[in-house]
Amino acid sequence: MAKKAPQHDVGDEALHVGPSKQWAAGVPGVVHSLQISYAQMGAKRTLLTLAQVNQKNGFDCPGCAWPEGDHRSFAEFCENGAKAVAEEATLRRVTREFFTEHSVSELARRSDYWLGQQGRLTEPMHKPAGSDHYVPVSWDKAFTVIAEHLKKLDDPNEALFYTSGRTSNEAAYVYQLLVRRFGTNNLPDCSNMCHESSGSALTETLGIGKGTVSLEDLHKSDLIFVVGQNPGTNHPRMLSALERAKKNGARVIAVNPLPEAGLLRFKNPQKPGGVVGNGTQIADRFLQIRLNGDLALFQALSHQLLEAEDAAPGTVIDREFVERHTHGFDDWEKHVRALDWNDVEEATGLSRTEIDDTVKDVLGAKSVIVCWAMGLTQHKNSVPTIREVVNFLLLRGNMGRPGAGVCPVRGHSNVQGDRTMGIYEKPPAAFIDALRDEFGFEPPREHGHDVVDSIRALRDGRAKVFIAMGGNFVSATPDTDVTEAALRKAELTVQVSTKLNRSHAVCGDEALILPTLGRTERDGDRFVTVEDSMGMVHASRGRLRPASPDLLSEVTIVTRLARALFGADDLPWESFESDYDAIRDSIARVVPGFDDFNARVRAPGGFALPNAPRDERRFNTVTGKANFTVNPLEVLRIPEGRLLLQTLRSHDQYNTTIYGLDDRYRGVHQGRRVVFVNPDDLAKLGIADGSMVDLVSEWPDGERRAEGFRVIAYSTPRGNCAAYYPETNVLVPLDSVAETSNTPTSKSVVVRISPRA
Ligand SMILES: Nc1nc2c(c(=O)[nH]1)N[C@H]1C(S)=C(S)[C@@H](COP(=O)(O)OP(=O)(O)OC[C@H]3O[C@@H](n4cnc5c(=O)[nH]c(N)nc54)[C@H](O)[C@@H]3O)O[C@H]1N2
Ligand SMILES: Nc1nc2c(c(=O)[nH]1)N[C@H]1C(S)=C(S)[C@@H](COP(=O)(O)OP(=O)(O)OC[C@H]3O[C@@H](n4cnc5c(=O)[nH]c(N)nc54)[C@H](O)[C@@H]3O)O[C@H]1N2
Ligand SMILES: [Mo]
Repeated sequence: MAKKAPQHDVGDEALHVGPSKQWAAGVPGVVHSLQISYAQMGAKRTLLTLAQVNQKNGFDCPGCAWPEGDHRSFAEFCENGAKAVAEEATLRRVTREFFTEHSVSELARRSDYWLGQQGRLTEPMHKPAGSDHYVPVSWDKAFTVIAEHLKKLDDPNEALFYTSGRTSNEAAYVYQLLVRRFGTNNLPDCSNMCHESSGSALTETLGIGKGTVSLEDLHKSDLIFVVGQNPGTNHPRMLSALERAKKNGARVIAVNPLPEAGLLRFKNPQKPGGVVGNGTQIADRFLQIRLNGDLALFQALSHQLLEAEDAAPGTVIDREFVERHTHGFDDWEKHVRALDWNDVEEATGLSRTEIDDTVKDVLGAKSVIVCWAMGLTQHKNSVPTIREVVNFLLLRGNMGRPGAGVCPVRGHSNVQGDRTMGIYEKPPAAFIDALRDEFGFEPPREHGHDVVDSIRALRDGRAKVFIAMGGNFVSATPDTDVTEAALRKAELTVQVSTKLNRSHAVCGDEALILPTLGRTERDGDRFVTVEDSMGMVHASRGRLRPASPDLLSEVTIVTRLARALFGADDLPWESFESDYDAIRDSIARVVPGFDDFNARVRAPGGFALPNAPRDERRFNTVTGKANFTVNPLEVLRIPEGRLLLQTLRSHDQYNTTIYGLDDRYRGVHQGRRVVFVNPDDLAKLGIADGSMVDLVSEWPDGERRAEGFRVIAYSTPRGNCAAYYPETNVLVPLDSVAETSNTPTSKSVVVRISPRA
């Protein structure tokens, strides 16, 4: 029976604020996730479904990319994984009648929360040019419409092919093949807004665009930094790994402007002892750093390590490693030795004592891992910041040995795998060569558009067709007004989706919604594969009956579109469609590390991809070594009367999918339009806690305004504030991006707080 979705959109009338929490998970977490699951799919289906998550013969949790351990418990998921599953396994349905009832312009006035709560999409829908309603369309007709639009473009580079990070390896591989066969590298993806800065910095310095640690390393490490990351909400299973590391003697240092609940205390819901009592204290040290202070912090730590080496020569720096495996040490050393402590204190807001105590932790640790997420990647100087993290680790040889290395914690469950499969606007020449040799055509080599450039191309009329494999482009990207206008200029937009979202309502003149199977659902007897944040590849097999008989798998959608576009005698699209093993055999020939893919992925738990820095201390960089880099420390100074805003996730959302209106750990209930501000800043600005304000961002091309936010006095450094994404994307200027990676600066937006009359 269909579960009913809320009929009315939800305002913030019910918003209330209580104390924030010092601990995460435990009983309230389990109870909360089950409430959401029951509402979406009832009790029986909830239990049957959740029993399959992350089991060796089950499906990969569509939540985050955190790896599964070897010893899986019955419940190998977390509160927020359960919510991600419930969103997909929901019994609510969006039918053709729904689209008769609601026009496109009406849907565009709804919130992402309301849209998502309507349930799963059930059949392909078509909005003809000039119309304000979607109507049902057959799959064949849908593919013909897309093929016709693509064929009439003057240049293949006028089409854009976005990917979100839930797409399986198999679907990603055939999708990039279709795009390159068509003749473009316009493959923007969610990574461009996410860990692109990590990829840029790590490729240059270590010769690999991913992390260099395994789950085992984390368990074994002496010292783990968790920087710019809120695992209690976004990677809850990571807390179990940190808890285990601590049992083995590790210390954990949290570096964050906010006292995030899970980092301070954690009650493991999967353990009898975890649901009562006080739980484990995760962070031994909490450095409440100013937004964007991390480059200064890591330079200061390295500076103090160099001084410690002076005091006790031969005991601090790993000279052998530095000489044998690295390049650029001398220049870097000279730069770091000249550090200005006033700059460090201004940038970080931390005291000299806090930094020196942290240095003692480092000196006492044989192995160090630095983990990070969006707090490091979404700033103007994100790439230099991550390079500085690498310098800090290289100095003591914390690379390519047990318990040591870099750990960028990835977001979407297969975002890392999608990149490995070639979803990349700047494909390396070796990949293009391998594709050419495998398929016998010449793929394009010219770099394509990333996310920000795609928006510019649509805005300027240089792109006319936009196709999205998952995601919610309109809501996830910056500068909402600019982006929405750009998408509306497209001749055709196509969304391959599981659930309704804003990108279906803010669309091109002609538009298609192509509903697809989710991770949890049976795809005949086929399975797909994914790669987790630590480079483990494993199978994922859906078990639930599909939400509707009219859904196609992502692979089928791509291969049938390819046949409509290129004809039946083109590449082996048909055999790819019927046999995913054939796709995997091709991947094995094209993508390094996938030899014998079909056999190895059938082993329980899958297999690890080769990782040269980790496995052999080999660095595939321009110099052939790990590179020290010189990164100037520029203090970000905020103009008088302004604050630096970071945009982040609440506990009840998955990116643009809003599960509910609470952010329990931060004490916010039944509302999302809130801004967290330091009480002293409020006093100075003459703004009362609890009052209503507008947020105004200032940029050379003009002001951007987000209206109607409730002020919450909160523990955050002076000069900083925080509010939820996607509501605040309207404030992030399209041209405000990170150097090199072109990632929007979602964690550094200068704003003015303007009281409402
Ligand atoms: N439940 C749930 N799980 C998710 C997601 C979700 O939305 N919901 N999203 C998934 C995705 S795609 C991703 S990328 C990850 C995101 O995971 P996170 O990166 O944890 O997500 P954010 O909410 O953006 O949190 C950023 C954190 O960095 C801190 N921070 C911000 N700026 C700075 C800074 O300048 N320096 C330091 N040191 N800290 C800073 C913030 O206070 C906050 O704690 O989670 C993934 N998992
Ligand atoms: N201001 C600000 N902006 C940000 C961020 C931030 O921290 N601040 N974070 C950025 C980050 S890290 C990311 S990753 C992006 C996220 O950007 P996206 O990945 O584009 O956004 P999501 O909200 O994850 O996409 C949700 C939609 O994906 C579809 N979907 C879900 N599962 C599947 C599936 O299995 N197959 C298909 N085909 N579709 C599916 C559903 O229709 C759902 O509505 O947002 C970025 N934007
Ligand atoms: Mo992400």
